[in-house]
Amino acid sequence: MKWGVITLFPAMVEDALSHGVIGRGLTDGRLELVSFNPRAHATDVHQTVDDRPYGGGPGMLMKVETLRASIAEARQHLPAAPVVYLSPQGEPLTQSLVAEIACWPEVILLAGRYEGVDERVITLDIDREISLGDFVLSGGEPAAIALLDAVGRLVPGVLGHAGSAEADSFSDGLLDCPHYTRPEEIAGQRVPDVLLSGHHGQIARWRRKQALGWTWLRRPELLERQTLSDEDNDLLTEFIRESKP
Ligand code: 4GN
Repeated sequence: MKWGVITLFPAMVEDALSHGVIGRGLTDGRLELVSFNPRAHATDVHQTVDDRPYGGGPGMLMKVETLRASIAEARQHLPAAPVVYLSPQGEPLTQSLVAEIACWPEVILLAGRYEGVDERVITLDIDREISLGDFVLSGGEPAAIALLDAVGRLVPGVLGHAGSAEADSFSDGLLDCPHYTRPEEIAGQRVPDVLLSGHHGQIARWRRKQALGWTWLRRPELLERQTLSDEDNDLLTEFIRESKP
């Protein structure tokens, strides 16, 4: 999958995505990242990339000419790519939207800075506006990095066989179950016996029950969105019964 990122801080995005499985995906060619810097299109001696908002007030906006030239340059390199603007006003990102984007051959992300971009640039040049959640960052780069990380790990071959995207939290709409590694006891806290039993059927059943139970405890609204199988209902009932004093 080919990624374009429009950013005033290309090194921030390139460095962040150069590690771990995403870094490997980029070096082995399953993923491709090209950054586009609006500053490359600045024409004045100060290399200006910001401009003042009509109506006044504090803060600046991204300068329209340099931003639009950078978007046009990105589109030339990635002609099939929808252009996505990351902002708190966007459509909420979910694992299902992540999976949808992972099927696209190309995407261009616009990482905004300052107080944002002129609304007409959004109307004219932006295909989707996406939000990672109800919080504000000083720039869109951390959001772009997070979105590309989530998308990149779903591109075939990027996760080794060690990590399967199907086993993920949220791929089935539930939180993940708890995990344990050595030692068997830490400060009096033991690994649940079933995980030491070698009984794969019982282990799978325990993990499913924990996933259902923790989702019920921490994110009950996720359960209200699904219809559970009779077996899942029995597991959750068991978890709830055992969680009561
Ligand atoms: C995205 C961008 C939060 C998100 C952002 C989010 C940069 N903050 N919740 N900040 O996904 C003004 C310029 C705000 C762009 C934007």
